[in-house]
Amino acid sequence: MTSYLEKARRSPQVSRRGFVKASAAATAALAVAGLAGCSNKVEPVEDSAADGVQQASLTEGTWIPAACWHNCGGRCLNKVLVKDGVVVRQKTDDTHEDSVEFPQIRACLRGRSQQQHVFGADRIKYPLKRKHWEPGGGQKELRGIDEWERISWDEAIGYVADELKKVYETYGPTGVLIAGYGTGQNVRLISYLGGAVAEWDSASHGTYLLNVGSLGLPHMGVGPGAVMCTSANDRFDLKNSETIVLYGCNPAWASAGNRCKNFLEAKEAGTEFVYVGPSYNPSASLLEARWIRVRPGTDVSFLLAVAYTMVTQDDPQSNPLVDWDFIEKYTVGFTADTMPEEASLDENLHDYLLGAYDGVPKTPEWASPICGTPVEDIEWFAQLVGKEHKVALLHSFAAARNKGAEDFPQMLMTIGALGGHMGKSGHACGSAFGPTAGDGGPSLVMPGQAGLTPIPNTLGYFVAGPDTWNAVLTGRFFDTGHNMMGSEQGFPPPVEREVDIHLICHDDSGAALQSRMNIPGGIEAHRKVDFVFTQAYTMTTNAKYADIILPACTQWEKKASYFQMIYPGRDFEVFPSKVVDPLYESKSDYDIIVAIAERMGIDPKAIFDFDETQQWFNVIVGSTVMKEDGTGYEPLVTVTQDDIDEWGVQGQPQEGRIGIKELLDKGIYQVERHEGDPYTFIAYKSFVDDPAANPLPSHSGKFEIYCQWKGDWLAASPRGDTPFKPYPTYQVPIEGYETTFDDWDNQVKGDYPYLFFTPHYLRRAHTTLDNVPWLREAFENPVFISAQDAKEKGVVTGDTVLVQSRYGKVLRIASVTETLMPGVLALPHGSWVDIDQETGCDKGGADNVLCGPVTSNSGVSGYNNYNINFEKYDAEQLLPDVEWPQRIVDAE
Ligand SMILES: Nc1nc2c(c(=O)[nH]1)N[C@H]1C(S)=C(S)[C@@H](COP(=O)(O)OP(=O)(O)OC[C@H]3O[C@@H](n4cnc5c(=O)[nH]c(N)nc54)[C@H](O)[C@@H]3O)O[C@H]1N2
Ligand SMILES: Nc1nc2c(c(=O)[nH]1)N[C@H]1C(S)=C(S)[C@@H](COP(=O)(O)OP(=O)(O)OC[C@H]3O[C@@H](n4cnc5c(=O)[nH]c(N)nc54)[C@H](O)[C@@H]3O)O[C@H]1N2
Ligand code: SF4
Ligand SMILES: [Mo]
Repeated sequence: MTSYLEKARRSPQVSRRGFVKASAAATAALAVAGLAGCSNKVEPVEDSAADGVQQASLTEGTWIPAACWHNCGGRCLNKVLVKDGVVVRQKTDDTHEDSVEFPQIRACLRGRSQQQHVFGADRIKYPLKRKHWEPGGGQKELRGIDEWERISWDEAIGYVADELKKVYETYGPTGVLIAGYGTGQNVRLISYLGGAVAEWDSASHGTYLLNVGSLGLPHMGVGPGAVMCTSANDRFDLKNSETIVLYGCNPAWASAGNRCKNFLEAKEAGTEFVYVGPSYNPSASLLEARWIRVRPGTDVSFLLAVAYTMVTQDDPQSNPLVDWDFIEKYTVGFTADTMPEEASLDENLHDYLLGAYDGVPKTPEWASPICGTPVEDIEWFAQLVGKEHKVALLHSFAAARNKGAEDFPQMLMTIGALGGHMGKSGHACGSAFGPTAGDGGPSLVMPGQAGLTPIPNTLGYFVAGPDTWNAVLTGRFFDTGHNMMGSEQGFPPPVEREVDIHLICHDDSGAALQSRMNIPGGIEAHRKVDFVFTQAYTMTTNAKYADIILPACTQWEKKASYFQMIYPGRDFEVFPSKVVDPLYESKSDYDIIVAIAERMGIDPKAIFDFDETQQWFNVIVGSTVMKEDGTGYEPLVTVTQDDIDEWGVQGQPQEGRIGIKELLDKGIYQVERHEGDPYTFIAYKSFVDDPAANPLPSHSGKFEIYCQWKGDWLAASPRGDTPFKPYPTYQVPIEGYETTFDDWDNQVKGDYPYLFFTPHYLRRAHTTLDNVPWLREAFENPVFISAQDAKEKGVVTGDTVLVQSRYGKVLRIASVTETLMPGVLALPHGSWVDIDQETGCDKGGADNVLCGPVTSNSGVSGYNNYNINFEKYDAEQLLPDVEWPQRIVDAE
């Protein structure tokens, strides 16, 4: 196998120089002229013909569609050229000409650097055991800093099987934590064994995970079968808006590939852009948006003042701002006249705005000191979103990922309703999250399901992400059920649970010790238990703090890539193929789990009814495509008996649009769109056309500006005691802007006088790909500081700074910018933690070292409004992390 790798490294891959050059060009083009390389010509995408490599050798071989399976908001087409079993080149979508109707699904630079991920020198090559681990835990305090020993698969599987057996026999399922979102495959084994304490986390959606169906909003989720982002119109409608408000969205980073093109097309057609948030981010810059500054976590105060202004300045003749017909017909609870029957409180938002209950009118002058938005900007925004303007209010979930943001979804919906911006072309108030990037509507191509029999986790103990590590450390947590989006059944009465966790099994699709808040507590929790095991490709943080690491192969090495079928874009679905055999001694997750089951004396069929090939086949043949008249779905793939025989699987021949071989050769199926075609989607149109026949999912069937369920549920929460009401109100968050002050009334700042947020970063998909040297070189990993704050602290770009919160401290190199509100710093999400044992300081700059285990009533992971302080750090100058040694384990 080593010789394979040597061969691969000698091969004319994308050169480092070529890659970095391409990334610099792409970034520049993004900022100046639009997305890089969006010409209409089909040209083979020459990632690099640089460094004198002969063209001929770059075109021989077979192009294979290769998975890009990360949780990044994209699913782009990547292809690799395989010659003599070695990947020699990579390219992206050149299956057809690029056009507005039929855009190429082009990869970003992360996708194009994938070969360094798969063939990296830092792959875990064989099973590893922590040197000072022994049954019972050994020297537990050495987790994360111990040496590694190479062991055989037989030993590794034996240790895992024995420890699982012992812990289940001694402590039962409450002795086990399955850390992660529960989407991995080893969850099936754990569930079979009796289940385990499992996590849920509001992660992506923030407070939009709070049963927004009760407000009248659709399910905001993603994934197979989910109706994706149906709260906003489809991409052809973007240009019908006079103005698009990007509310805390950053598609240029977070909807990578070339999805930002949707917005550029609208801009070219004359639509104006406004950006609302704490940073003038690359999307705002690309779209030349007007910047409305709002401090992280203070959006409800801003929007209350917008609503106040709309109501108080509304004049049906001279300045019609509020669409009273819309309010009356399609909403409940804005005024005393429109209260829902079930209302238990004789209060409404309209009168709250005017100060009827607390004596405080929610004027722009009231809001401005909280949200930091100039009064004239609040007033301007209120005019902009008035009923006479064609406005699309498009949000991601960043503003909802805050402590105390429970009322944000309802408040933004209220602004949309006041302006009457739902159900009409050119108007919208909904999500433009991740892959949607302004292309709302049900998916046109849907992947099938693997078809495995579900194995429920019968223990039924669910811990919220912010509480996870404390549950391990204290043995107690509040269980409020698995907060299922859009389902009231997902919120049973809270129960306080007692657990005694002795084993942590990392879900094989998550990076829990990095992505969950409170990494310092997570490390302590890992050092408390008897046994930690994980599957991993590289020395991730989960792996670093484990006792046994089982080397998993990547999706390029798997027979089947069905696990990557999440986040489908609207028009297409990608179907990758296996590229090479598993590298070194790595195995697929499926094979690993089967081996553990067998060692435990369990028939693997009890865990997986059938093998990976059958699962992948089921996904492919179960895929559906929207019928050409837009009335439901039909099978996508034609399957013959010959195909079934060739695959060696169970199945039935069927008629679809494309043969299975042709589909897999292409690697993608995409629906060509045309203006006005039957796939045209205007969110809420059927409801607005006939509300009685097409009610919303709320109790009243309308948008609930007063929602009794919401008020009751938040009031019953054992997690926070913030007095949220059924209608949106401004509440001081448990940690947020106000807590940067020691004395708010006299505006005296405290020990942590700055706010910080954690943007999803272009260099990586959360933590994934953060180890890739090309990406480290192309995108540095600084802490962004506003010019004014930096000046006050005597910090310049390139200085090493110490950033501290109440929960932890990190070092980073400063990048000083004019694009942040003063008082707000930005630390990119997902950097690999690297604790300095002497100082306890994280040199890696991991966001969740600073984000502590704090949550508000809904249990939200409120990443974006923590308090920090920072200072120039003179004890040490950090090197750019591209110059750090890779985490290569050589335990031969
Ligand atoms: N502070 C802060 N924290 C955040 C956020 C934030 O904004 N700020 N964002 C949150 C959000 S929105 C999200 S979605 C989460 C993401 O949190 P995670 O999903 O935990 O993060 P990823 O880095 O995507 O982790 C995926 C891991 O699974 C591995 N993996 C992927 N596929 C496979 C596979 O098939 N087999 C095996 N064995 N391993 C696999 C990858 O290598 C990687 O280590 O982070 C959350 N955490
Ligand atoms: N490159 C890359 N792309 C990704 C990911 C990744 O890790 N890397 N992760 C994917 C996933 S799982 C997710 S959930 C999405 C996340 O996608 P987003 O939620 O859109 O991403 P963020 O970068 O967290 O936030 C976007 C912008 O919101 C603004 N913002 C932050 N806090 C607030 C606030 O309190 N109020 C307001 N008004 N604005 C605020 C900031 O200016 C920031 O630039 O990205 C997806 N795409
Ligand atoms: S956006 Fe995501 S799926 Fe697309 S190429 Fe980049 S990393 Fe891969
Ligand atoms: Mo996410």
